[in-house]
Formats: sequence, structure tokens, C-alpha cells
Amino acid sequence: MSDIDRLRQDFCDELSRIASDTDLKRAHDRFLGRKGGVIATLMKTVATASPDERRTLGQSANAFKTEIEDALAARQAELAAARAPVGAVDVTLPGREIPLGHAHPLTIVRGQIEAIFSRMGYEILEGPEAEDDYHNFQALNMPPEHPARDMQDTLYLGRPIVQSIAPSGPPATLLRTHTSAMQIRYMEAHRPPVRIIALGKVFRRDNLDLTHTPMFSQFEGLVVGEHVTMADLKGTVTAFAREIFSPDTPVQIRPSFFPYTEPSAEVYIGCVFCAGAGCPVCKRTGWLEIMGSGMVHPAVFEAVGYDPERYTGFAFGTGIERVAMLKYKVDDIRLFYENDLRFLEQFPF
Ligand code: 2NL
Repeated sequence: MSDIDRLRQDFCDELSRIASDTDLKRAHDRFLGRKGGVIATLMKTVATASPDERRTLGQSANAFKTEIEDALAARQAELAAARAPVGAVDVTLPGREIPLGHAHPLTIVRGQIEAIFSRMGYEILEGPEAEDDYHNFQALNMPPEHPARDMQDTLYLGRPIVQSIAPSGPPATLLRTHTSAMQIRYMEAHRPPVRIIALGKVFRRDNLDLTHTPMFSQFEGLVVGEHVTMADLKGTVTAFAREIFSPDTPVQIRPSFFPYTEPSAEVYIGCVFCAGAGCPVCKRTGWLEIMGSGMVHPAVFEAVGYDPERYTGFAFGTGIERVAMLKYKVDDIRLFYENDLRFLEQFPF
């Protein structure tokens, strides 16, 4: 009899700890399990008791069993009542994080370039990637035999390079080697004043290395008016460099040569890696070239029907990758095209 009282106390403790269906099953198995359960074991003891004890003991054991069954059933009903209905929203759960995508680093830099020149009053141009020989080369003072054409190896579509040697027949189409053709087409269609920026992909027969890809992006600016000078060119490229890099970026221009500008100039900024102290990237010079520029060659104005006696203008151009590499200190241009998320996820910063 005292054994049953002890087991009842045990059961009461277990019952008070039931908080889930798993707890409920564990208690059920422990007390009502057919093999080795508390009640099953108790019943075996009853069977071995003396005949006069067996009756009362049996009654108590059966009563205890019913007690357990009722208590577990009641607890099960309580748990079911407390459970949220199927499909209910648990408003206490933390929210699920939604991973946000973001722009490619070249898209970010391109957007910044567009914003800077839009604020300066420039119109933004886009145009076809397939061009003809005339707009890509000839109108830019690069006639068929001009040695400057060797500066860029061109990707031709359809008809081969023979076109430039045999100018009769349909014009050769090619993948534009610079964004200048868009500016030529704009000048053909508009009278001065001109203040435009042309951006887009350009294509060259280059092999892949740390600084070259056969396709890259360029931006070019062009300003034409009646009193445009080299001072305007220097002020514009300086303002651009200080906006895209930092307000205290040192800027320098040096003489250069391009067939479509005279005079021509290269634009340099103080090395972003060593702040001008000299390092392997700037080859110990403290300066990095960021773009080409110059005063528009009179032959270009002639080609688009502008009077070179009346109008002057300046132009500049560079790779968007080059700007992005200097801005974000990226040492390999191929990273922009490999779609490696470990690289891409670092932008913007
Ligand atoms: C470059 C790119 C430059 C230009 C681009 C230009 C465009 C027209 C007329 C005159 Cl429509 N010039 N663009 C001028 C100078 C430099 O930089 O050739 N880098 C090697």
C-alpha cells in the first residue's frame, strides 16, 4: 500500500512537469507502458500477493491506474486547448531577414559620374555598340592609313579590315573602340553650344590581364562653344577628380598626343595608394594617370560641319573600370566581370 502512495507522489511530480506533447508521451510510457511501465509492474506484484491481500491491493492498483489515465487525458486536453490553431501567426517570432541586392560597383561609379556631370549641366548620351568606320575613326581625324589606328586593335563585324584599305563597297561595321562615335553623331545632329557626356561599353582586341579586358566601359565628355578654353578643360577635370575621389585630391595635367585633340593632355591625380609618397602602383612617381583630354582638333569640327574659326571645345575620356579601381583600390580589372559574390558583396562602401 505504501508503495502505491510513493508511486502516486512520483506521478504527481511528473504530471506537474508536463509542458508539451513529448512530455505527455514520456509520462504515458513511463506509467502506462505495457512492458516495464509502472502500472504493469505493479500489477505483477499484485498477482504474487497473498490471496487475502490481493483483493484490496488489486482495487487500489486499478484505482491508481484510472487516476493516471484521467489525469493524463485532462492534461492532454489542456495542452490541445493552449495550442495555437493551425495557420495562426506567431507574432512573438523574430522577423525573417530579407537579403537585399545592390548595384554592381561599375554601376555605382557610372551613376556617380552621371550625377557629377548632370549637376554641371551636361546631357547624358548613350548609343549603338556596333558602329561604322566613319564615325568610329574617320570623323575623329583618323583616316584609313592613320598610324593612330594601330593604337587600338579593332573587332570587326562581318567585313574584315580590308574595308579601310578598299573604301568602296558597303561600310565595314565594327564594335566601337571608344565612346567618341556617339559624340560625333550628336554634333552632326545639334548646333553648338554642346555639353555632353557619353558612356557605355567599348571593345578592343586585347587579351585578359590585370588591367585589360576585351570589353570595358568608357565615359567621355565634350564641351563646344564660342569661347571654350584649355582653362575650362583643366577646371572641369579638376572638379570631376575632386568629386569622384576626394576634395583635396591633387590634380596635374601633362602634354600628350591624340589624333582628335590639339593640344592634348593627360590628367593625373596624386597616387591614391601612397598619397604621393611613391609606391609600386605609381612606379615611385606619386602620380596616377586618370584620363586623356585635349582641345577638339579642327579636323573633327570640319567633319561634323562646325566652323573651326568660330567654335572651340575640349574633350576628355577614360575607363569607368579605371576610375572604379582607383576609387575602391581594386588591383585586378577581371574581378568586375567574374561575378564572384565575395568581391561584389563588398560594394558599396
Ligand atoms: C582616350 C580617351 C580622350 C577624347 C578622349 C574626343 C572626342 C571627340 C573629339 C575630340 Cl568627339 N576628342 N575624346 C579626347 C581626348 C582624350 O581620352 O583616347 N584615351 C587614350
